[in-house]
Amino acid sequence: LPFPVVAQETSPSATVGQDRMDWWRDAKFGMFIHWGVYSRAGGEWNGDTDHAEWLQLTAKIPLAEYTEYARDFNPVQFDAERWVGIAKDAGMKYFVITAKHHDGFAMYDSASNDHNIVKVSEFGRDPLKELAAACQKLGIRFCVYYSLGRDWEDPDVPTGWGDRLGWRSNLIDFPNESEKDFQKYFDRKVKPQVRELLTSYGPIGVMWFDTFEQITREQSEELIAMIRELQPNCIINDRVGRDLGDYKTAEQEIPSGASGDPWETCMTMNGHWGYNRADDDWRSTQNLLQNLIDIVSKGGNYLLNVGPTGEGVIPKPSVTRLNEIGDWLSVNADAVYGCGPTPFGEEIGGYSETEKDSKGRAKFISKWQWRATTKPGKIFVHVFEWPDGDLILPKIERKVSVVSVLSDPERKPLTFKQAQDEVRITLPERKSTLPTVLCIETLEE
Ligand code: FUL
Repeated sequence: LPFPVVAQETSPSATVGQDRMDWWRDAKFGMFIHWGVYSRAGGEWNGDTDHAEWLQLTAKIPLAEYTEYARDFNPVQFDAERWVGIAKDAGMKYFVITAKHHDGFAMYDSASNDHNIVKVSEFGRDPLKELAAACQKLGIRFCVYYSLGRDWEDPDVPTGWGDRLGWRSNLIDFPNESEKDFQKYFDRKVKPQVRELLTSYGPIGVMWFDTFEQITREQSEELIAMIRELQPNCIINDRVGRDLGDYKTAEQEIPSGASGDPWETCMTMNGHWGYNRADDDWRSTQNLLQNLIDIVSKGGNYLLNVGPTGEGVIPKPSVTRLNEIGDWLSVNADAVYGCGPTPFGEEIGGYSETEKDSKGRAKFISKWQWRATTKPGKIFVHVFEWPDGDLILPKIERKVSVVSVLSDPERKPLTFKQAQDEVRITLPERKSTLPTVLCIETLEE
């Protein structure tokens, strides 16, 4: 869901809006988890290996059969503290788990609807209870994803909606769509379940809604009012519908300019949200880190996804990458958390809406091979690619007093030259393929 982002002058920690956004603006980095009955299949059904969290629809599995399949869901290796620990060690500050995806199957003990892990599956435990407790213990914000407009269990949700939008044709038959009554589903399932989530799992950092095409403005507003009443500090994403909510979301892409309004990009580490055994097209640690920095330099947050297996294990390639990001962040934290966006305020690059890479994905176009973030009196320049010769930055308004490499324990000053319209910095020898952060200290005029 692309959205226009306007480049603008932004001071560090320019907090517009409510206090409830404060922690989220400083947090920058969160873990998204797509996990459900579908994870068991590892993306494979009848020899076709490209399924994931949409399994029920894409493999055309009738509800009764899917429910049978859910009975044997038994993720015996699930360990809430391990999952949250992986997020924490990666430097992530919040944790968003699929409480109910489009299959309509609640991954928690729902009192209002029996199509849930505790009532149906052999596992018999409530993973959300355990995860909420682990988050409390390890000091990470617990947040939940809830599929609002798609639910393949409820008889009153028109399922062919996506078809009508034209992005999935002839996938499955949708009989009697016109007789369905979304309001009935909204009253019977959505409202009670959202209430359960907000009353039984402690503080919810973000209610991360998804799919809102069929929601009316009244329904969105009613939901928001209920959340505000139950947990006034809970943040709501824009997929609550009708341009409401506290922040904007982008999916699998990064907008090209900086924005002072809160926004978040959610992204997969390979090509799927839910676990897909056959997908080994992993983004590199370097790419993931550059995305994080790019996003922070534009004033946004990065919600990075993992798809645990049906046994309850976060795949090894994800863990390796997250560990490496965590190592980098433990040294460079100052240049990420609590930072404001780039002071250079221009179009600095992003995913193109028209150009595609060799795999058909939106192509990343970059104007500069570095990104900048800010704190009062400091500009952090994250160098992605080493230039031939000096690094040349555009004009810096304030007088630069000292430049050093943030990860250098001695913080040895680098040679630089500040002219009227540029700053030239002599870089030291390159030590890593991961971004190197320069800390530019500036003086009050
Ligand atoms: C989309 C969903 O359809 C995907 O399955 C995934 O959850 C993504 C984050 O949002 O709208």
